This record gives sequence, structure tokens and C-alpha cells, in this order.
Amino acid sequence: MVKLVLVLGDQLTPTLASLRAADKANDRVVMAEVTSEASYVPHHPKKIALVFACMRKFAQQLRDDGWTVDYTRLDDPDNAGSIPGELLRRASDSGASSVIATRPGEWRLIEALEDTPLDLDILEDDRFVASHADFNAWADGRKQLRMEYFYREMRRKTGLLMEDDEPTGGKWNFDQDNRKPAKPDLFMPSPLNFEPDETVQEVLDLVEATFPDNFGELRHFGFATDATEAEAVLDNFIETALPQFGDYQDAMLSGHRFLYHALISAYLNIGLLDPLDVCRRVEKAWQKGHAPLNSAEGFIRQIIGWREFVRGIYFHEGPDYANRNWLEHDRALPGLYWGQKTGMTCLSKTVEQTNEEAYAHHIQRLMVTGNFALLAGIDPAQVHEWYLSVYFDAFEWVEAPNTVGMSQFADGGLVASKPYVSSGSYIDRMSDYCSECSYSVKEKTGKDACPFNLLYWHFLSRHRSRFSDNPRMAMMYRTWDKMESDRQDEILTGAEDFLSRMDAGDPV
Ligand code: FAD
Ligand code: DLZ
Ligand code: SF4
Repeated sequence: MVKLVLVLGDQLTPTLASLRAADKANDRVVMAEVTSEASYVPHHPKKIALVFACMRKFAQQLRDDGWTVDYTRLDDPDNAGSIPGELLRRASDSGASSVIATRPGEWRLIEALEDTPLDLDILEDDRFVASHADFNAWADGRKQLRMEYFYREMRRKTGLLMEDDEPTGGKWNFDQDNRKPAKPDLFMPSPLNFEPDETVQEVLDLVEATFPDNFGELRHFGFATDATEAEAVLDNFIETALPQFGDYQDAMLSGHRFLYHALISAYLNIGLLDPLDVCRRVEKAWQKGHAPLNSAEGFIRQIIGWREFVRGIYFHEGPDYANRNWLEHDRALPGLYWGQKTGMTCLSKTVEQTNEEAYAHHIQRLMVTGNFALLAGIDPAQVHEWYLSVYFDAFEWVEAPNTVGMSQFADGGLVASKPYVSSGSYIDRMSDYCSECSYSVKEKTGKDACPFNLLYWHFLSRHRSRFSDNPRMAMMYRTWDKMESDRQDEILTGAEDFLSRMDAGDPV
């Protein structure tokens, strides 16, 4: 009996569980560009184009490899508009009554599949270092889930940077060697760009015609769209940027959008690169003396530590995770996130870059757009929807724990042990944004004061009952308590005034 084999837009891996379980000679692969996936949030046009172009090329690769692929394009007149709809249509056309799927990376789609009236076998997505069972076994019974301890388990499991049972270099984590600000005259590597070929060009035209109003520039599309190109991006990163990745991973520069970052998150998430393989190649670069240990360890930690940890949290916590709002924040996301003019250069530069590239690096996401949303008390569900929309690598299993948990502290401290908040001085230390800003980072009060300086104390003051017992925040509260009450009032009034103007839609 013929079976359908579902392959989603972020499951483009030849060794995918559902493909391994299927019979190439009899079964039919189903792949579909559908409105429901392309518009559950207003995705950046570059992200939609990336997913569609990669899907089309992967479908061709499967056909070349002998599979029968039923591929539906977005503008196909028979397109049923959703993944369950396409499965039902293809089942009725082929006479298949059962489907083999690999578990989607989002509860919304898992639930939709489970509700589909077909005999469905949903297999675990095993393109990760830790299975759900591994994560749950590690998490169950622990009072606190901390990435650092999970990461050590993953080091032991993979043997990466291990000497017998001990971490290479005698330490698990070399972060204290990192976090250097970057100087604008540093040598900067250039990320690879690929000229759109015929397939990509067709997709770009389709996306341009179908999603004309979505936030984000579509043209100057240079992403990799198959595994060979993604490998080339990785090779280029290891060759030109890895050695300094560690030192400068937290730095931000107006004129250098990518610094020493790898730009491979989307390729990992879509399935064009394998996480363990990426880490082994980085380890090899260290073994050959090409990259220092702080860079190799820092990079490997992001992948087998953070990436695996956030996935574990997303599935461990269940479908309501993305709706959490522990701090009860309810302010609407201001227009500046969608490009409304702002005098705050750190935000305008990060949003402008996001608009043009569908990319910002981790510290821009965490300490600029994320920090501001948290300080200003913006509804985390709206912040979550923004991040899920605008980045080329955004899929809910990885985006939600980073946004709702790490960045907005809306899970009450499951992912982060304290809120990632800072005044303007952190941004000033790590970037060159403040020198071009309409506000002054040195001013703590008054109309020219950097809004981060005002909102930082406003945040701490309004959430005192939640955080004053947190030992990692005690020093901040002591500093606040030492301030004259007139100065405290001036700061809080300045923050309120700023927030009212922003809420009213005035340019801030
Ligand atoms: P590099 O800095 O070169 O890091 C190498 C790799 O490590 C990345 O490709 C990525 O796979 C992994 N990595 C690094 N940090 C994290 C992390 N915190 N969580 C998971 N993986 C990590 N990453 C996504 O892949 N998708 C998202 O939707 C996403 N949303 C985010 C939202 C917020 C608010 C924040 C603070 C972070 C988010 N991240 C997300 C994590 C991180 O910012 C991106 O993975 C990284 O910026 C991708 O760029 P890169 O490939 O150049 O990464
Ligand atoms: C992100 C995305 C987009 C834009 N479009 C499609 C699509 O048309 N068809 C498809 O199979 N997948 C798409 N995706 C990826 C899915 O949204 C993704 O599989 C789920 O969010 C689960 O991670
Ligand atoms: Fe951002 Fe404040 Fe610096 Fe301006 S002064 S760039 S608002 S941190």
C-alpha cells in the first residue's frame, strides 16, 4: 500500500527520519508551499524566499535520487492552502491512506497534523544531539534547568573538546576571554553571497508578487539555497572568521553587520547543515591550530549547548510556553520595530539591518531590540511574533525560548537566571552606536538622556517585589537605594514621559 512521506520546509535533510522509514520504490514524498505556513506570521520576504527556494531544490535532489515527489507550488491552482489540506488532497489522488511524518518544530503544526483524518505515523526528529528523552531525563527532578550543566552533558555525550572525562584546557567555558568590544578598523571577513539562479529568481518573483506588504527587503538575496552552498558558507566562516569569533562575539558595529558570526543558523534549522558535523569541523580547526580554544569552545557551546537546550525547553514545557507573561507586560509593540523613525541609533541600526538582511546577530537581538522591549514592558507575545517574523532562522522551537525565555524573562527564569537588562552603558561599551545617537549615553536624566538609562531604573523599580531577592540583582538595587529620592523621581518621571510619547506614536 502506497504511503505519503511528508517533508516540511525546515526538514530538508536526505537522512530525515520519515525518508529513512519510507520505501523509495513505492511511497510518495509530499512537499507543499502553502499559505498557512507562509502567513501564520508576516514573515520577512527573504525568509519565505529562502524556504521556498531550498524546498524546490531539495525536491529536485530527491527526484534525482529516485524518489517520486508530489510538489505543490504556492500559485498552483489546486493548492489546498495548508499542510493537512495538501496531505488529504494527495492521499485522495494517490489512494494512499497513511502518512509518515517527522515531528514538526512547532506545536501549532503538530496539533494540526494530529487532527488530520489520516493514519499518521509521526517520528521523532533526530537531527539533534539530544533526543527529547535525553533532555527530559536530564531535566526531571532538577530544581533549576541551567544551560551550563546541560552543555557539560552534551560535551560528555559527543566527546567534543574532551580529554577522557575532562574538558580540554581544564575549563568547560572560556567566556571570560570573550566579550571584547570591536574596533572599526579591525579586519572584517565577508560572508559569502550567491547570485540567484533560475530557481531562486522564480521564487523571488513569486514572493515579491504575493507578499508585497511584508516588512523586509527581498532583493539583494544572496543566501545559500542548497547543502553545497551552505557548506561553502561554513567553510568560509571557519577559514576567515572562526579564529576571532570568540573575542568579538558580543561586539556591535554600525558599519559591520556580520562581524565574525557564522550566518549558518537558518541552514542548520532548515536541515542543510548537520549540527554535530559543524561542531566536529570547528573542533578540527582548533586541533590544527587554526583557531584558538576560546573561539572553538564558544562556538561549539552555542550549538550543542544553547541550541539543544532551548529545543529541550520548548518541547519539555508544552504548547502554552510561547504565551507566558510572568512579568505581566502589556504595552503594544511600538512602530519603531517596523521601521518607524527613532533617534535611538542602536535600535534604528538594528531594525534597518533586520529589514535589509533578515539577520541580526545574537547581541543585537538580546541587548538592543530585546533589552528595549523588556525595559519598556512590551507584551511578550507581540515581541515573540516580531522575532518569529523577521529573522531568516526563525522557527518557533528555537525562537520562542530565546525570546519569551532568555530575552523577555516571561517564563519566570526557566531559561535565564536573571533578566537580560542593561542601561545604555553596556551598548556604549560594546558598540559604536552611541557616538551617532540623538541621545546622550552619559546623561542619566533630562530630555537628552539615553532612554535605556531611564527605563533601566524604571524596570527595576516597578519589578522590585519580583527581583529584590535575586542575589544576582542585589547590587543594582543597592545602587538604586543609594540615590537621592529627587533623582529617583526625576528618572522615573522621565521614563514615564518617554513611554507616554512612544505609546502616543510620537517619534522617540
Ligand atoms: P553565530 O553567532 O555564528 O553562532 C553559531 C550558531 O550557534 C548559530 O548559527 C546558532 O545555530 C547557534 N546559536 C547561537 N546562539 C544560540 C541561541 N541562543 N539559541 C539557539 N542557537 C544558538 N536563533 C535561531 O536559530 N532562530 C531564532 O529564531 C532565534 N531567535 C532569537 C531571538 C532572540 C530574542 C535571541 C536573543 C536570540 C535568538 N536566536 C535565534 C539565537 C541567535 O541569536 C542566533 O542563532 C544567531 O544570531 C544566528 O546567527 P549566526 O548563525 O551568525 O550565529
Ligand atoms: C517557514 C515556512 C514557510 C514560510 N513556508 C512553508 C511552506 O510553505 N511549506 C512548508 O512545508 N513549510 C514552510 N515553512 C516551515 C514551517 O513553517 C515549519 O515546518 C514549521 O514552522 C515547523 O517548524
Ligand atoms: Fe542606544 Fe542610548 Fe546609545 Fe543612543 S545613547 S545608541 S539610545 S544606548
